[in-house]
Amino acid sequence: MKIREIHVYAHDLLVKKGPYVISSSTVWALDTTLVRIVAEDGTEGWGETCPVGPTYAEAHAAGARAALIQMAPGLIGADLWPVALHRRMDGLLNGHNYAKAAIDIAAHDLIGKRLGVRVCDLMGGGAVQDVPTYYSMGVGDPDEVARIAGERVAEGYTRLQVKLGNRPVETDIEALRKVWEVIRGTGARLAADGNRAWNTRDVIRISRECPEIPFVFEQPCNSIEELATVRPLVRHGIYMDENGVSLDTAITAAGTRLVDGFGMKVTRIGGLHPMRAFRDICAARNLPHTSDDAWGGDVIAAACAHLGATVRPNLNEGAWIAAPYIDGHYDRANGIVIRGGTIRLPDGPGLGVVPDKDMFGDPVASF
Ligand code: 0XW
Ligand code: MG
Repeated sequence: MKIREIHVYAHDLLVKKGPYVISSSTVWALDTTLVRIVAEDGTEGWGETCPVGPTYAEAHAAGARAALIQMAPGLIGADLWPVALHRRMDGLLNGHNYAKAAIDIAAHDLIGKRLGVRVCDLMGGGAVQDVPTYYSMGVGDPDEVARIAGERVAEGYTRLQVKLGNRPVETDIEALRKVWEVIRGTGARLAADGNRAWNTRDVIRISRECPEIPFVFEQPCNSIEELATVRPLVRHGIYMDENGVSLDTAITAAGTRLVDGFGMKVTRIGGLHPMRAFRDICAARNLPHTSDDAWGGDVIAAACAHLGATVRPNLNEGAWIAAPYIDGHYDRANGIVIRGGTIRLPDGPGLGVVPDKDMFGDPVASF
């Protein structure tokens, strides 16, 4: 199975009832990049990558497209099987995992469609039909965030993430306490996501002032060194998110017990092929993790859901998708939705979604 054509599209996703606020960005609309690969026999596969603005990760939308345009001519005629494909991409461009991920996802979709196999089965199988997810509450007024937390738990979500940081630490502590008052006793789990905003002093203080709240810190500080500093000084578990930029970093973090788990992004680590290895490393080290992405429509949501369906249930922190914050779908019949706090895995081959390419207009580049 070889690549005959690559088409790159740009598309804006408006944030429903925006903005979505996290400590590192405030976003009203996201500029997503889609890739359509056509194989020699005419089978098509779709990939997507959508940084949540230019300040969340070392990634931005124009950068994704530039990297794809850099690689695409050298990928025509390339083998679609993931080991060969990643070797070829690495020979064309150093780094830029988030762009390579779009090609990787499209290749998995295409192989699945060609063979009549779902991507979750290409990922090793053992998939559940109802994929756990979690709800992410943007940085906001503590009472309002607590109200949303109550609503989401009533809808069926069993895990919540509260975004914090970039404001007085007292307000973050108040938000954590108010959310906990509402969800205590429901069984819902809680992540406190600083998105790199806090310094080590803040993290130690939050942990010491909230000893009774069983949250995990998610990417509290900016650097791996800061995570290592707070690790022995806090009572709460620590998950790595933004610092987990590659399989190499994740292996070191898991192997040295630097963290208790991960908020992992399919595109940040380079796509479904490295994500599969990451999942298996976490299983070997008994480390919980998510199977998310930063943002994106049905294509990225389907990729997260297929991978998330295969995570060992007791380690599964859910596949976060942007669907609750977006109106409409690329695939009107089989778009990825959340009902009762879980994602229903699509049945069709590949990713199980077929985007309507007319939604995206002319490609920004075709090869
Ligand atoms: C909640 N997310 C998965 C979506 C936002 O883009 C940020 C991200 C995170 O956990 O950092
Ligand atoms: Mg996070």
